[in-house]
Amino acid sequence: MKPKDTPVSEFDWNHYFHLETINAWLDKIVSNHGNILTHVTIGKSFEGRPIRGVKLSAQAGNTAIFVEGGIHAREWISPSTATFILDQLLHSNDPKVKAIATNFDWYILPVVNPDGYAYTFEHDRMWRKSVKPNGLCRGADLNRNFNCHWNHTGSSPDPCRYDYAGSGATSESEAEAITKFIEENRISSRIETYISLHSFSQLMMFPLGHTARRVPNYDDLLSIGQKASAALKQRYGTKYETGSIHEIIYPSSGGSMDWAYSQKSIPVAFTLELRGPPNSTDMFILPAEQITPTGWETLDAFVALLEEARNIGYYKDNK
Ligand code: 0X9
Ligand code: ZN
Repeated sequence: MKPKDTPVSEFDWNHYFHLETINAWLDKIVSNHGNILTHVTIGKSFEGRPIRGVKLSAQAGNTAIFVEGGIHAREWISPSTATFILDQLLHSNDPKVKAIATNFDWYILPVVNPDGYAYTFEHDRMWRKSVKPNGLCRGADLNRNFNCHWNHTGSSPDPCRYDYAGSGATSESEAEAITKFIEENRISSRIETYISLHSFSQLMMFPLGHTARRVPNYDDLLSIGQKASAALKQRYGTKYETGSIHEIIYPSSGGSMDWAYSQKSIPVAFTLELRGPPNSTDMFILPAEQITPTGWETLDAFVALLEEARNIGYYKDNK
């Protein structure tokens, strides 16, 4: 990991970076690509940090993809992969990558839990939640705080637990900012795809988390997930499993993707658990040498995911 005062010219995908450097990199790419990139700030964290990202729009008439990174603070590969993909969308010469960069609008927010991310650099590398104090403990699991079967299953009412759901649905300003942004832009920007990046376990998961009941487009999402996993595996042999949250990881409720899918009718919704493997003993500590390979294989997965979704009939009215 690079020190906090690292100049933005040293930003790369061979190291992990402080929030300040990621933000400086966002500033840099927006100033270099002002014709297609704009800053997006959806709100402020509990400690007052802006929740930042960019919108990439290369042509009018696209449907949009929302990519949420870093909702869990310690999963550092998530923001790194979000910035890797964003960089490729801007600079790749691969025709398939250029096609998804042009034919979709992208909202990419690498660090939606900026307080938690900073906390993992300054206090506790294994911190997961936001940081707002609740009695003797602090922080809520932002991926349990959304208003979709809030606090029903696989989440805790105890503020000291890692999966604390918060004092109420959308009680945390970070979840509120995402909620508000999607509510305001879902229709006008035609956000048809929601991708949430986590680690670890190498899973490509789709709704729902709180029930084993299959969603109406289960077969579509399974097929999309399988195509995306197969594409991902081709590059380095990395194995992913696909299925609903409930069936392949564990029951949970109040997740952002489930909220986006069921409350805002975003039909193509995935949560990726990136590297390492399910039996990893390093868990959330992924060696920095793996940032770039993780980026490449995840980009392959994105290409295949969008291709298959389009083949099945989503994004029909796209250009
Ligand atoms: O528990 C989580 O939030 C995710 N796993 S992680 O190890 N990255 O914390 C699983 C996703 C659950 N998601 C939803 N219910 N949407
Ligand atoms: Zn996570």
